[in-house]
Amino acid sequence: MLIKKAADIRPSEITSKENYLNRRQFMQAAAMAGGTMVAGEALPAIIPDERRAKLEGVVPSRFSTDETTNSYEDITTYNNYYEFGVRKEDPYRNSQRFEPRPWSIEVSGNAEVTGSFALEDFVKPHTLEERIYRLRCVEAWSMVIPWVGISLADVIKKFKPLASAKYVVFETLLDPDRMPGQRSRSLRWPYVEGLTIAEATNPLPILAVGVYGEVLPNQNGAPLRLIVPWKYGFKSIKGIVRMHFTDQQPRTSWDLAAPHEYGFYANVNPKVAHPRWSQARERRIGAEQGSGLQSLFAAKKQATVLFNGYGEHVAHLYTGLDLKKNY
Ligand SMILES: Nc1nc2c(c(=O)[nH]1)N[C@H]1C(S)=C(S)[C@@H](COP(=O)(O)O)O[C@H]1N2
Ligand SMILES: [Mo]
Repeated sequence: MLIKKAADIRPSEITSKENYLNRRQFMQAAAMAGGTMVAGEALPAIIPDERRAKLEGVVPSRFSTDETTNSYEDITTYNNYYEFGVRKEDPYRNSQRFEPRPWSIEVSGNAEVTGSFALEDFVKPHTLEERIYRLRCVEAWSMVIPWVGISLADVIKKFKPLASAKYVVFETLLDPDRMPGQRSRSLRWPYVEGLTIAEATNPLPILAVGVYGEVLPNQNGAPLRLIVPWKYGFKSIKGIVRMHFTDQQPRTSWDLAAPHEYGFYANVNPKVAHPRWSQARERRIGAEQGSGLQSLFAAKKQATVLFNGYGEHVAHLYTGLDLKKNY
């Protein structure tokens, strides 16, 4: 389908507000019905600078789960972000003064288009989608989070990776003055993560810029972080400043820290135990809230699902791969 870019549209074609609203409703309906997304060219993704600013032009996604979402408080106060400390409450406490602007992303390696891009230019060509995804941490807890983001596959297309680009590697900002956790050697800095090109161009991963319809809070990885819903949470790297195309499988931060515990693939897998604990069950954060008997039962763990429940979309990526060896 040919889609007009904003610059190609003559003033005579600019429609009334009423038509515009109808068009938006149509696009939202199309998105919910799993139709082709046509919003991208019409609604450039603008990421406001102010904290908790509302994101405009967000369309729903057919990939969203309908499970109950965690509260904004759960999502923003119980975090893993070692750049701001190793305890769950540290990222919330220690990231408040962090300024995620100005921000740029460097694209490098085996691609036709490379260079340094201001955050605004990097996200602008894309559609903002709400994707309600389960996040399953390797520490055996989980949450359901209404992310707002742009399709990683669409982003990658823009940079035209070469045939030799077998992997995409992501890096977090390295700045111990602004990220106090980097003054400790809890991990090797900068934080590094990666995906195969097939994983990265699957429709599921997004680069998130928001949560609950608002700009991403610092503790969740502002201004730009990856979300890979079928993998353990540590793959979803925060505070991204670099995207690199390469033919080499990268050593990732957790793999470097504990190679026997964390592998490159990190697919959620109830049958492959972490060396120090089982992955068969998980605790939904916040589920213990409530009262009396109900909360007693709710606090029980639930079964973990292979690929975090996203198998229909991603299982084909791993045919022939021994998931016990390639954890
Ligand atoms: N740069 C960076 N990204 C990171 C981490 C980190 O320590 N540093 N922790 C990861 C882990 S272990 C998890 S579970 C998720 C948590 O994301 P959330 O705090 O937004 O829920 O972020 C991941 N991304
Ligand atoms: Mo995690």
